[in-house]
Amino acid sequence: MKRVLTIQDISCLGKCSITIALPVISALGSETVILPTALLSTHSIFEGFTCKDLSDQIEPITQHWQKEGVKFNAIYTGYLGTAEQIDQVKEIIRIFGGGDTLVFIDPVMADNGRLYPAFDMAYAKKNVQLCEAADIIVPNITEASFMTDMEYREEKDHDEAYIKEMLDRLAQLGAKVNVLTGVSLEPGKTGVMGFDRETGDYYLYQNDKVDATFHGTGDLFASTCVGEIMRGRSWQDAMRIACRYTARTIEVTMKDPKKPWYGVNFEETIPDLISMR
Ligand code: PXL
Repeated sequence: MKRVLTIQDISCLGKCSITIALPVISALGSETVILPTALLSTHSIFEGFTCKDLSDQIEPITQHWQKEGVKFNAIYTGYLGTAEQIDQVKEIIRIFGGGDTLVFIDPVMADNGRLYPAFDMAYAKKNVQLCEAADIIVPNITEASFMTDMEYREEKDHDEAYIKEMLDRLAQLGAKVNVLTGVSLEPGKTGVMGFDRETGDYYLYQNDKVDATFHGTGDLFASTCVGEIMRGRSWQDAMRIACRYTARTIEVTMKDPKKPWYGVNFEETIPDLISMR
C-alpha cells in the first residue's frame, strides 16, 4: 500500500485541509499520515476563529519517524501557517523526499484575487521556495499571480496567452509539472491547465461552470489528484478525475437545501469517486 504524508492545518470545523485529505486519500486506497501545522476552531473564513500554532511539534514528530525508518511515497502540503513553517517543510522534504517520493505542493494562501486573512505578501513570496522543491504544484490563478508577479485576472478575462505565460513562469520556479486551477478558456467552462516542463506538453481540462464558489474545493481537488496518482494514474488523468469529482460534488451540494455555507458535501460523493475514470 502507498503511504502519503500530508502536511496542513486541522480546522476542527470547516471541511478543508486535513479533514478532506484524510478521508479522500484513504478512500482512494493509500495510507494517509498527517502532520498538523496548526489547530484551528474553524477555517479562517469564519469570524473569530482560534488558532494554536503547532510548529514546535514538527521536529519531534519527524525525528521520531526518522528513528522508526518511516518512508513516504508522496509528501503533499496544503495550508501552512507561517513563513517559518515553510522552512520546516523544506527540511522535511529534504529528509523524506528524493528517489520516487512525489512532492505535491498546493501553495494555499489566496483566492479570488485576495490573500486569506492569516497571510501577507511576504508569506505569498515565501511559497516560491516551496514550489522550487516540488514535482507537481497546483496553485489557483490568484496564488500563481502572487508567485509570478503577474496581474490577477478574473475568469471572464482569461485567454490562452495569459494562462500559458503564467504556466511558463511557474515552471521557471522549478517543478516538473505545473497546474493552474480555476482556468476558463471558454465562456461557461472552468477547469485546469497543466504544463510539463520536461516534455513541453500542455494539458487542458474544463467542466461546465457551476455559478457558485464553495470553500474547500481546492483541497478536494488536490487530495483527489494525490490519491489518483498514488493509484497509478498519470498526472493528466488524475487532474481530469479530480476536476470531474469536484464539479460533481459542487452540483450535489447545490441541490441540498440544508447545505452548510462553509464547505461542500463531499461525504455524499466519495462513493462515486472510487469508481471514476
Ligand atoms: O481550504 C483552504 C484552507 C485550509 N485551511 C484553512 C483555511 C483555508 C482557506 O481559507 O482557512 C485554515
